Amino acid sequence: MAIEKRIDELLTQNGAVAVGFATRETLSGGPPSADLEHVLPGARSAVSFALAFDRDKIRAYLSKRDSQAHNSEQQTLYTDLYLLSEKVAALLRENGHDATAIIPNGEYRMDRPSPGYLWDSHPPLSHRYMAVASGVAAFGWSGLVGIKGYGANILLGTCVTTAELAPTEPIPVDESYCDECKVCVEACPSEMFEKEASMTQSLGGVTYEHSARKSITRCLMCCSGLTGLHKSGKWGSWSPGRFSIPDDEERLREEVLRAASLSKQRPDAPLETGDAVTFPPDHPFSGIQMVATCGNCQLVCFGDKRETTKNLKLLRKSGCVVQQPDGSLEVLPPADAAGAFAEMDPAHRQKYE
Ligand code: B12
Ligand code: SF4
Ligand code: SF4
Repeated sequence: MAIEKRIDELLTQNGAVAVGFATRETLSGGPPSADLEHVLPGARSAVSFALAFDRDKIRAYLSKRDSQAHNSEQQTLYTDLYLLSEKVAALLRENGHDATAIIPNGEYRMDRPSPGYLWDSHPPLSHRYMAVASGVAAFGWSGLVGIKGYGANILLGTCVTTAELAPTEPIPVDESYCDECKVCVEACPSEMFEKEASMTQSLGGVTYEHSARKSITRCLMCCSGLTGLHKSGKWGSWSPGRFSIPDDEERLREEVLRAASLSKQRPDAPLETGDAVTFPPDHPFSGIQMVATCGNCQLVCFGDKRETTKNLKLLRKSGCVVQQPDGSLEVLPPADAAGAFAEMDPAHRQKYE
């Protein structure tokens, strides 16, 4: 049996909803994080695959009924992505090729000292580019990639190898899961996305377009859990943070550092989010629980306008989160949350604003 078929079987039998193969040719002309040789000298191909989130857990999370089930699934999927990439690498090695599993998240090029590399957030290799070039998924307006029937609600895994694998076709641009409903823009508490302005990138001679970002630092501040309240004060993420998000990039970076320092003093929230992530032992995420507080741009997008719009309504009516000194998180209607926040002991309150 061809090695491509064996890899496809291994991954689909373990829950992958799509599998594909990208090569140096189908990635040619891409940005630096499309360069396979940056992660493995002599690399010729990448195996890309996707695992999908459960929709009931997403709806419980968006409507702020329960964050634990979705968070628990995040830990499981990230661990599975990594371990499955390792299995693919082992199969390729057994067949005489060199191969390396790419860590699914949290790895950056340390081109600049901290925190500079975080402002760039350049990964050693971009899973999204691998997924797009291999036809596993297509770009949507949010810049996330997705699949018809799943929307943007997939996470990506990659294994890079010196084997010359037969490439699979990219999804044609006009067959993307994205209908440009722009609900992802409306669902972002940090207002990271432009609604009209776009940016493009090329891979293998094909040009892809998605929203321009005002600044990825906006998301960095929000999806890291430092803050979460939309500037309207009427809805937000699962973060109890109420820091403002300045438009000026310099001020924004200062605010991220200030919020990061204050948030270290917050009490721990009680967590039952399942097993910790299993990445290589020296990885900063290994053995810790990755607690998602946002991800709204991804989670609202079911790739079906009616369902996606319903998700936005759930989110916008979900209330706001405050954290008590004992660490517990309370979800309250917006005005009640603002009142409870105003009445907090100032020493506790200053950790959130
Ligand atoms: C860094 C990062 C972030 C950063 C920056 C995101 C970004 N837009 O690049 C932040 C913190 C904001 C972020 C947020 C989120 N992320 Co994130 N993140 C990553 C990570 C580590 C790399 C992203 C990436 O590919 N950047 C490269 C390209 C795509 O970025 P770009 O800005 O368009 O690149 C331009 C330039 O910078 C330049 N360029 C590109 N690469 C390089 C390299 C160098 C050296 C240079 C000089 C230039 C350059 O070329 C481009 C055109 O100009 C990946 C994991 C991985 N290793 O792939 C996960 C990943 C993209 N994240 C993911 C998710 C789910 C999220 C969130 C939903 C948060 C959450 N709850 O999980 C949000 C969604 C935000 C959004 N809509 O984009 C998933 C996406 C899955 C999907 N369906 O698409 C990934 C793939 C993780 C995974 N394994 O599944 N993320
Ligand atoms: S929410 Fe709408 S516009 Fe945004 S990526 Fe999904 S389908 Fe596209
Ligand atoms: S993860 Fe949250 S803050 Fe980040 S871009 Fe998506 S919606 Fe906005």
